[in-house]
Formats: sequence, structure tokens, C-alpha cells
Amino acid sequence: MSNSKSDFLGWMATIQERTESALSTILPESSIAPERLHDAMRYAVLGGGKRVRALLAHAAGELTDAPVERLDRVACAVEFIHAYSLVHDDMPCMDDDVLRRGKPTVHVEYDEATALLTGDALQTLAFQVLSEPTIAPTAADQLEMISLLARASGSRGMAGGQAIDLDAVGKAISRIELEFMHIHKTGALIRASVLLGARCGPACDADLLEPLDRYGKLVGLLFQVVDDILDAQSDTATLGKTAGKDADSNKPTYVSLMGLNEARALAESLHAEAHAVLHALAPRSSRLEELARFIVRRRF
Ligand code: GRG
Repeated sequence: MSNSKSDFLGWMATIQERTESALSTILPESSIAPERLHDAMRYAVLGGGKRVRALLAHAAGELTDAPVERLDRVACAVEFIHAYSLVHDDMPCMDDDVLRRGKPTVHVEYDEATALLTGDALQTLAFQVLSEPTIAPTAADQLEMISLLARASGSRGMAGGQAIDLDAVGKAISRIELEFMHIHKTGALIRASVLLGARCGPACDADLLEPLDRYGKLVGLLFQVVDDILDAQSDTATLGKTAGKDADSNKPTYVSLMGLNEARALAESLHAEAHAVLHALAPRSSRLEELARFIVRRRF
């Protein structure tokens, strides 16, 4: 293993451990009433997941000299929103799935009402974490961060993308429509993770935010293209969620629209674009470069 690769893997493991520990500290203990809800929240969040959004927030924050304790909090906020979206997405009224992160989904392990409340409570916990002092250089910066996460999660971000996704089942949609859907459903939170991390630091300015925003948008779409490819060609044991679900549910994906080879070529070209955008920020952007490579090469 080359030094830079082992260095990246070591950094990634450190951030994943920090994030797990911060998430566990912030989440209410299962022994606190209401016990069942708190237990389900911990079940949904802890002990699984690649923590890609947390890693992106930390990597972007390193560019703006952000204190790592602030980045831990931002990482938790985006991972709480992400976990809420997975819990709700898996429910019978949406994707109706029984497996997530290699274990039964929350509505299967607990019940539907608990799953609904778990998602709701994780979403509000994200904003609680983001609103507590102090995660940004000024109070105005912190308010802007709260607004950024709200916009990325709401009807003109992730929730809107999910609505379009549900509406698209069984329909033939164009590549532009598919891209619009994914930029919102998956991309908005990934893009926000990059920007929120960067905004924690004192060295955050427009010259940095502009390329970081472009990088976040590209990597958000790249993440979903790779997700479509993995869903089509991997297996349930490797993914820790039901493989082949998109085709079985008659969902439009990059693979159904353009075939596996073209989808792979698109992933490579988005990766190359993300790499090019970071060029202006080199060498301090090396973690973000490595993360883009990790996203395109991931196996689950
Ligand atoms: C219910 C409001 C609402 C939104 C749901 C993002 C989303 C919208 C649903 C998730 C469905 C899904 C599987 C989308 C594909 C991309 C994606 C978000 C995959 C899961 O993210 P990973 O791979 O998961 O980062 P881990 O488990 O590693 O955290």
C-alpha cells in the first residue's frame, strides 16, 4: 500500500471513529424516556454507514482551518439528516425495504409509528446540534449554516428530490429530469456537507466556497451514479441493503437510462471534473480528491 493511500485510510478511520463517538454522545441514551424512541434513534444512526457526509465536512473544514470540535458537530448534523432520510425512505409508504446497513430496517425492528417518529426526531436533533453555540466564526455565519441545511433538506432539496423520485416510478424520464431528481434527492445533502464543513473555519471566503460548491455538486451526482451502478451489479450481502431494488421497483436510474457502460463512463467523467475543480485549491484539497476517488471506487 502506498504511503498516501494508507495515510488516507488512516485519516478516514480516525474521522469515522470521531463521528461515531460524537453521534453516540449527542443521541439520548436508550434508558431515557421515551426509551423505545431513543433506542430506535440509536439503532438507526449507530454502528453502520460509511459516514461519507461526515468525511466530506471534515475534509472541507480542514481547508478553512476549522476547529475539529466544530466539524464533529456539523458531521453529526448531516449524518442525523441522512439517517432520518434512510429510515423514512425504507418505510412501506416509500421504498418498503426490510434491510439497511446489513440489519432489519427501523419499521421492521420496531414498528411503523416508531420509524416515523425516529426520522422526525433525528431531523430536529440535527438542527438542535447546528444551533447550539458555537460552530461558526460569527452568529450570522451560524444562522446561514442552519438555513443552508434547511434548504438542502427541504422541498427544494432532499425531500423534493424524494417526491420526484416517487412520482417517477414506472415512467420514462429524460436524462435531464433524472439529473434534476438526483441533484436534489442525494446531491443536495452531500453538497451541503461540504459547504457546512468549510463554513466552520475562519479562513472561509468566497474564493474557496465557489470551487467547493462546484465540487460538492459534482460529487453529489457522482455518488448517485455510482449508487445506481452498485444497485444493478452488486449483491445484497455486499451492499447491506436489497440489491436490484431499482429495477424491481421499475425506477428510472442511470443504468436503466443509458446502460452500465455509459453509466460507468459518466461516473469517470464526473470524477475527472471534480478533480479538475479542486486543482485551484491544491495541495490543501488532497483529502477531498481522495474522497472523490473513494466514492467512485466504493463497493457498497
Ligand atoms: C425520506 C425525505 C426523505 C428522503 C429520502 C436520500 C433519500 C431521500 C433516500 C435514500 C434512498 C437511497 C438508497 C438513495 C441512494 C443514495 C443514498 C442516499 C444511499 C445511501 O447512502 P450511503 O451509501 O449510506 O452513504 P450509508 O449507509 O453508508 O450511510
